Amino acid sequence: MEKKNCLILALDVTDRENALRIANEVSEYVDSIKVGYPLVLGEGLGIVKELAELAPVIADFKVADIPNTDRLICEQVFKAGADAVITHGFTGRDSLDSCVKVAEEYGRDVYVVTEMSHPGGVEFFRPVAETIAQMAADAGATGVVAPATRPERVRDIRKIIGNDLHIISPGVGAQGGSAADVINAGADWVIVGRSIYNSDSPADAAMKICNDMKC
Ligand code: O7E
Repeated sequence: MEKKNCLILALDVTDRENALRIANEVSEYVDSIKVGYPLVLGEGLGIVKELAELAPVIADFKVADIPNTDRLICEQVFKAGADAVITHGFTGRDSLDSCVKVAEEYGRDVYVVTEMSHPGGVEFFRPVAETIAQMAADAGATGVVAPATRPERVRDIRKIIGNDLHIISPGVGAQGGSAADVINAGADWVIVGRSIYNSDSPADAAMKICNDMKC
């Protein structure tokens, strides 16, 4: 993904009409659109192709299965037109390797979740976040997902992965994180959902976040 605005839209609406309206309104401010279960379960995987005409799509399925099932999921996601997939790392190196292999075959990207941004994200992820980050680097992933609600953890994870991997960071706005703080801590992109798609003017909200980050 090309870095222009350091902003990824989390498009967690459930209907096609709203999804396309919001994506059109904000496309000039976002480098990518993250699509996950809410929209794909609401409208089907075909929505990925429609959105990919506006911006590269990150398929957030937090893939977490055995290597063979992960391979099948990643193949479907890339065939549908997604530019990147998000996987979990706790399933182990062989599962992650399977996703990275498919991504390489298709020339696409893989991002691995390290520690999640919500309060419960510390319960199980905290003790293993650094290990997962190291595994993502060793496996040749494109980058990792780290919490904008805890910029200090983004700093810790940056130290582990160095500058070769990207950090994409959710938790800005509705979850309390600051876009500027987490970019300063070492994130490459922030992922923002509700603060943009629930706004009366999604374009103005996205523009304001871009201005705050001065990325
Ligand atoms: O809080 P919002 O509305 O700005 O949305 C944040 C989005 O990021 C939403 O799609 C949520 O599912 C996702 N997310 C987190 O909020 N926290 C995490 O730790 C991880 C994710 C996520 O998307 O993981 C893959 C990038």
